Amino acid sequence: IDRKDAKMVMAHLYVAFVSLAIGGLCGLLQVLVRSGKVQLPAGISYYQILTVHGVILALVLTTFFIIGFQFAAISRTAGTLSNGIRKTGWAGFWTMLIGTVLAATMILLNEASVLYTFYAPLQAHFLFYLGLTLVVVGSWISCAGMVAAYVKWRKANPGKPGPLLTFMSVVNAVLWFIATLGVAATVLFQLLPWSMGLVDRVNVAVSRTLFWYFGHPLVYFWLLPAYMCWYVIIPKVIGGKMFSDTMARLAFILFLIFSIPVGFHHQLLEPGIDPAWKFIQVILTFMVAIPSLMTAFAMFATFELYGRSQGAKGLFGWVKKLPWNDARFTVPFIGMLAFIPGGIGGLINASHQLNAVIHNTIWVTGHFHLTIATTVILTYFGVAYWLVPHLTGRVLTKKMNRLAIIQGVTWAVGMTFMSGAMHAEGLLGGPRRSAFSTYGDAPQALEWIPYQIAQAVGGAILFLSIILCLIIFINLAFFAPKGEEEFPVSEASEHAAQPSPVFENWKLWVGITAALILFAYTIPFIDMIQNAPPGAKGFKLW
Ligand code: HAS
Repeated sequence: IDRKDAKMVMAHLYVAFVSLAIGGLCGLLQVLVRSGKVQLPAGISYYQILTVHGVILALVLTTFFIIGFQFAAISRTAGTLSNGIRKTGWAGFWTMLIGTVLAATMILLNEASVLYTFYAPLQAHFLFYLGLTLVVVGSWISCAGMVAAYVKWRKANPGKPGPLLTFMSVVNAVLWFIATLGVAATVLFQLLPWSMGLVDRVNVAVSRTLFWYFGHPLVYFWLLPAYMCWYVIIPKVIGGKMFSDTMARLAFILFLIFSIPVGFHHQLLEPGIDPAWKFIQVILTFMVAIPSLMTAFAMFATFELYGRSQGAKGLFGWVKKLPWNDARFTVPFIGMLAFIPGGIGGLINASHQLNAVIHNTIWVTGHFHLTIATTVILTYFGVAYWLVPHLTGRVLTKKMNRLAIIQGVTWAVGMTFMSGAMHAEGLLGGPRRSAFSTYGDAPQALEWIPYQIAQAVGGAILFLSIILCLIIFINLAFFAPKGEEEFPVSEASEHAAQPSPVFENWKLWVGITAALILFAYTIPFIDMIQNAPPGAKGFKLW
């Protein structure tokens, strides 16, 4: 892609990989503390480290990577960004960066140890919320730039379907606009006035609900760029073709529609929400699993069609034909494999009765380390291994390719220990978000300790894998030999139909999304405001 676009994208990737270094170190400290063998020095609290880990990895790394990657995808498939759009990208970048620095400073000063799910009643310094507001506003500026690039392309190419990667980026940007309205509302109307001392109470149920209105689609905002890689990039990397462009577009539209009205599955055990509405949102949660099942189908189809085109025989002969020694394939593939148990775990979590068993246990931490911290992040790493040299005019050498495969494999080993032990400890009732404690040598708590040691072993292996990843990143950004690395984009298989123009009927999709959100949330919100405890009554959200 164009040099100027590449520079803007690289700026995002630098922030993402610095975040990986800081957040990864905090993760290592956490598992060590939880093993009971290590104590944090200088009065640093466990929750401070936990907040840095969650905010910097789950919110900062992801957002910077996604925005950078999506700009790259648009520049590659819809053409070089115009000066205006590139400037919008830079404006978004700097706004997000200033916000990140502000929020991070408050966390480091121990003024914002409120975890990455920063809803009430935990309270942070108002500058932390202001920082996060800037991150969100910056991301809006950038997403507006992406939509503008798409609109420009459509005007220049009337009647043609938008290029698939651009279309996918726009779906994710629209999803982000709608989802962040919830977090913006709780921050602007509740958390900021409350932390500035303008009001003394806020309605906690409303704060949590607005957060989870945002918090669940947030996970799909992370996932969709990984799916962009799986649908469009991986087929080209393996030497095959995309199974179906139409199916990919349909899956993305289904994510837009179903990923928002499902936040109650994080609140199944909370009071103040009528069980009927919880039930409705559980059904909608199962609907949002469908596009992932479609994606699994599409991936198997892509692999099998390619393998058979290379003469593979028997039911699984195609597995042998896949390019296992190419990190651009193998690293994201490990991510795909992890999504099989990760997705099954999600369906368990979403099943109302089973949620009672796992909620607030460290099982949930195990679940999201398989999903975001393996499926998604290994796909991002797999992308970075060709995107960074593509942007810096260098190449991924054989040596770095081998190191990248080792990085993916060590991640899989570390995560098997860590996430496996988290799942097992969760079923024994081990709490999440808790520093080491034997709870007065309670027998149940003593049972958890071996699993916590296993988590520390896994966490240490993961930290090694992060170091490998950083070495590769630095090599690709500054030291790898000059050359041209491909930005792989696949064509659709010749058997696939042309995508229908209906996918680009944005009024229809945004309209259905809005209708579903209003259906799923209006009455529960009215209930929460009407039934607010004394002092938090009436229209006032606080
Ligand atoms: Fe989740 C909690 C339900 C997916 C992340 N989730 C979390 C939290 C995070 C998170 C961060 O219902 C914690 C929030 C907090 O701090 O409290 N989750 C689901 C469901 C799905 C799901 C139903 N989660 C994700 C993804 C995440 C993520 C994706 C990040 C990216 N989750 C929950 C629930 C909770 C929850 C409850 C709350 C728990 C509680 O009580 O607190 C679904 O989207 C999953 C659908 C996925 C599938 C899998 C499809 C498989 C594929 C791989 C194919 C493999 C191939 C390779 C092709 C159905 C696509 C094979 C090839 C060979 C050759 C073998």
